[in-house]
Formats: sequence, structure tokens, C-alpha cells
Amino acid sequence: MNTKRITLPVILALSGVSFAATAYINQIGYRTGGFKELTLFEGSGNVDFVDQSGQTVLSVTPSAAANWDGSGQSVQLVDFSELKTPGTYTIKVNGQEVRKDLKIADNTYGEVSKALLKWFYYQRASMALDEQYAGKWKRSAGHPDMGVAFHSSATGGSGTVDSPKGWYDAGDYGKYIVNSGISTYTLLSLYEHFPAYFDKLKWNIPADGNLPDLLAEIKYNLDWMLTMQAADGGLYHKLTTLQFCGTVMPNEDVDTRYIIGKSVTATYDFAGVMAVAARVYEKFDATFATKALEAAKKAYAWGEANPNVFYKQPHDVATGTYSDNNAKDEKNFAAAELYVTTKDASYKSEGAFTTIPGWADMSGLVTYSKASHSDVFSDAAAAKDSLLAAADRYVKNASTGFGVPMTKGDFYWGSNSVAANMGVWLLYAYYLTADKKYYNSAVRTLDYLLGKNPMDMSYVTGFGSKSPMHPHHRPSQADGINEPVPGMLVGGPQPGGEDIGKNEWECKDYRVNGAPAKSYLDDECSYASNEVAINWNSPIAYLAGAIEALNSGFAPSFAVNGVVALPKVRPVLKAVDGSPKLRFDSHKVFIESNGIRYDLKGKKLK
Ligand code: 9MR
Repeated sequence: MNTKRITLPVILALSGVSFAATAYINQIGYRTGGFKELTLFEGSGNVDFVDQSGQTVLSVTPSAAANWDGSGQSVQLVDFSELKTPGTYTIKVNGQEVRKDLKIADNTYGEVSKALLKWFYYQRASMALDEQYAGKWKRSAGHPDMGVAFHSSATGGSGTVDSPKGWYDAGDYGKYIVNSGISTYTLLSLYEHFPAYFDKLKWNIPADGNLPDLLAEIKYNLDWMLTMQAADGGLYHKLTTLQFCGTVMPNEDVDTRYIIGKSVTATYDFAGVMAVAARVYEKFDATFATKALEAAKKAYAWGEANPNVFYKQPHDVATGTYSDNNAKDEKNFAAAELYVTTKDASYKSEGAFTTIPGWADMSGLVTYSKASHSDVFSDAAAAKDSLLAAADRYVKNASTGFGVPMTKGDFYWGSNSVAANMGVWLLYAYYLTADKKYYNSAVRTLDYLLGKNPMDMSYVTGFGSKSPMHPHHRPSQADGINEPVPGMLVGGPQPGGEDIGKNEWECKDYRVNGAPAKSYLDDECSYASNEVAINWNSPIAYLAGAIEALNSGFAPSFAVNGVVALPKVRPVLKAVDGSPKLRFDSHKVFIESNGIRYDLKGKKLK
């Protein structure tokens, strides 16, 4: 026998050793009535789902194997949507047990969605986090940011300014207007789309007047953003120390902080966010809404008069740059949002773009604005077409490989936020068409982030069978508590390797050649793959929050073709007779059976 021709699998098969299959799953669980998919690697034969009593309740033949260029793996998809009884299951492949932690439940993402939002509270600067709210992650106040001096780069600034509150950007303690822009916008849009749901939802944070928790949290950052506007309307770029501090708690970082730089990108980002805030806060606090709108208009006017004032990192400053020499997209975003709020035709936005939103490219948000305000924009239909064209591409990508829209080019710094933002994009497509294929693929991106990925881990701290234990996040590193602060999405795998080096604080090379989706390290050294940031948590908070809202019976406020919120099928069907019909009436879904209407819990409606 010519052994040279015999491949490794054949040798192993001949010797009776078989490959161990891996089943990648959403480790938080799957929704009882929803779409369910796992990814299988090196499996052969059927996949069996075994309940607690040892009974095989479902057996599925996997799809044909296909390569995913994100990880270089040839994998199969397994659709087990038919499994519709809540519980914990064992997965067997070809008769062999591969995992025991598959969960099916009714309100699957309830806890994780609240934790993702609560994390913004843990990021609050200038205040102590009391045990009552923060539990074992309680801490003293840091960074009062009162009487902050201007760096020479902050043109026009003189004396000092009080600039308290706001969220720390990431694992560092800086506060940056550009990144606050997209993060705050994303959370505001979550409220704007599901106001009735978020008016009631609470996650144990300090009250702010009569504001719902989501708006109380967002206002903590808006209040800070407002302090960063100069008298002439322009926005200072950031408030940070000159160098990043060491691994200390907020109250131990006593280095001098400065107001640094002024930029047109920060100014337009601020204008867009304040324009949305003016709409959203109107019904709770008209004075604040007016203040936000005036600030937005003033910022926009400054931007128009100063189109080339870009941020340039001064020589003595080493904190994050968020620099970007193209403000077209920021201007477009601000114009679109100001137009929605004021209907003033002088705020002109152009086109509709299909780039996934990120801090440096806000153009996709213009597409969201237009497609979701068909009553305001004359080109809303074109925006919807662009949005659906990109969404169709994502659905296609997600139909093979790992079941996600991402391809290898999507793995750059903060890749997990790319996945989350694609999920948000797909939800817009669902709102606009009521087509389940978009919803199912949005769920797939959440599945990816919560465990159905080549690292076989949930990327959200505190959630899943395996999740990051050593994120690059100063409070989590310095607080002496084993578990990191919960509810944080880490940046995720990417092959840039910016944190790799020879110094003791740098990482050893963790990149996997040909597998960007495996180039990840759960180590504090890895700020390029394992840091956390507000612009990464906000899209996953939107994704999980919107999915929960839809499944609690709420439809998005702007649904164009009357998208029907997904019913919590199980309790409803039990409560009413055998032939209930799902109905949709403005923002609410109800069940109609024999001429009688019931709410989603099966209670008779008057
Ligand atoms: O998210 C930012 C990423 O897009 C950039 O490539 C990277 C390098 O400039 O910076 C990231 O943002 C960091 C910011 O500059 C400072 N706070 C931590 C942010 C997350 O790593």
C-alpha cells in the first residue's frame, strides 16, 4: 500500500479514530417559537437533539458543507427550528455527544438585553456607583471633570470649563464626542422605534425624574456632550488626559484632563444626535428638547462655516484620535436628522448609502433616516431600495458557511460591532417589509455574537457557557473582582495585531493565518481584540433590545408595510382556542378567536 497517498482522515478512519465534531451554538439560547440554527464542524451523519429524559426529540440532516472565508473552515448549517419545547438539550452528532448546554426558552434575550444597556451605567464618569445598583462592582466616583483646562489645540477655549458626567469611551477613561455620537444615536433610535416597550422596561439604575431608564441613561451622556460645545457652536473633540493612565480604578486616575481639539466631524455628529434628542425628549421635558435643538442648529451652522477643521492629534497627546478627514457623511447625517425634526428644507441630505455604520462613516444612518421616514423624505423609496439591496446581500452571505453576513473583509478593529450593526441593518429591512428572512438573519448575527462563532464563545461578559474573563477594561482589571463587569461586548477577532509586541504589556502573536475570525485573545493585553467600547455595545444592545421588543408584542413605530410584531406564541396558543388569528392594529398585536380579541398573554380585550 502506498501510504503517501493516504490522507490523515483516512488513516484515522482505518485506525478506528474518528474526528470529534464541534457544534457552535448561541450559548444564551434560542427562542421557543423562533428560527434556530447551529453550525457544525467536522461532523458526519445526523444531528440529534436529546431532552433531559434521554429521549431524542428531533433528528436533523445538516446542509451541504461550505467554506467560510472568515475562519477558513468548511462547515455545515443545521436548522432545528422544529424544536419548540423550552428546556435544556444535549446535542449528539452521529450518535456521539458533543454538547449539553443547548437552551430553548421564551424570553431568551431578556436578561442579556438589559445587561447590555446597564453597562452604560457602569461606564458613568463623575459619580460613585452604589452597591444598590452596581452590586459587587460598586466603586468610588472618579473624574469629576470640573474646571477642566483647555489644551492649546482647543482653539477659542480659554480659562476652564465644567464638563462632568458622560460615559467613559471604552477600556480607557477618555470621553470623545465622535464616538459618543454614533453610540448615543443608536440608543436613541432604539427608544424612538419602541417607545411603549422602553417606557416600561427597567434595569435598576438611579432614577432621573420621570424618564424611562433608557432615556435616563442616555441623558447622562447628552448632558456631558452639551458641555463640549463652544460658544461659537463648534464642538471640542475630546476630554482626556495627555497619555492613557495605568491599570487603575477611576478614582485613582488623577492625571490632569484637558479639553482637546475642535473638529467638524465632532460638530456634525453632535448636531445629528441633538436633533434626534429634541424629538425623543419632547414629551418628557420640553425645555431640554428645545435646548438640544438650539444646540444642534448652532453646531450645524458652525460646521457649514468651518468645513475643513479636522482633528489632528497634537504631539503631546497619545489618547484615542477618532480622527477622520472626510466630514461629508457626518454632515449628511446631521442634515437628515435636523430635517426630520424641523422639516426645514435648508437641511439638505443627499443620497442613500449601503456602508455599515461606524464612528468614521455615518452615511448608512442617512439611509436609516430616509427609509424610516417615508412621510418626510421624497427619496424614501430609493433609500428603502438601497437598504434592501444590502440586506439581501447579507441574507445571501448568511445562507451558507457560518450562517452570518460577514466575510473576511469585515474583520477589522471592533469586528463584533460590524456583526451587530449588520444585525441592526437587517432589522430595518424586516420592519420595512415584514419579510421573516431578514428577521431570521438578524437573529443569526446575535447567535454569532453569543457563541455560534469559531472561538466557540459568547463575546458578552457574564453571559454564556464561555465568555471573556480578561477584557481590556480598566475597572474590570483593577477592581480585584474575578468576574469582569457584566454586559460588555468585546471588540472581537481581527487580524490587525496592533497590540502585538515585545514589551511585557504587549501581546504574543495570537493571529491565525487565513482565519481572521479566530484572531482573538482573551487577555488584558489585547486592546485590539478584547477591549470594550460604547460604540460596540450600542448596536448589540439595539439588536437584542429590538428583538425582545418585537417578541413582546411591539411593532416599530415607523413600520411602513405594517410589520407584525412576533407573538410569544406558546402562552398565547394555550390561552385561547384552537384557531386563533394574529391581528395587527397600529402599534399593537392581538389575537382574535371566535370574534373575541385577546392580548398576547391570552387576556380578553375590551
Ligand atoms: O474603535 C477605534 C478603531 O476603529 C480604531 O482603529 C482604533 C485605533 O485608532 O481606535 C479605536 O477606538 C479606541 C479609541 O481610540 C480610544 N478608546 C478605545 C477605543 C477602542 O479601542
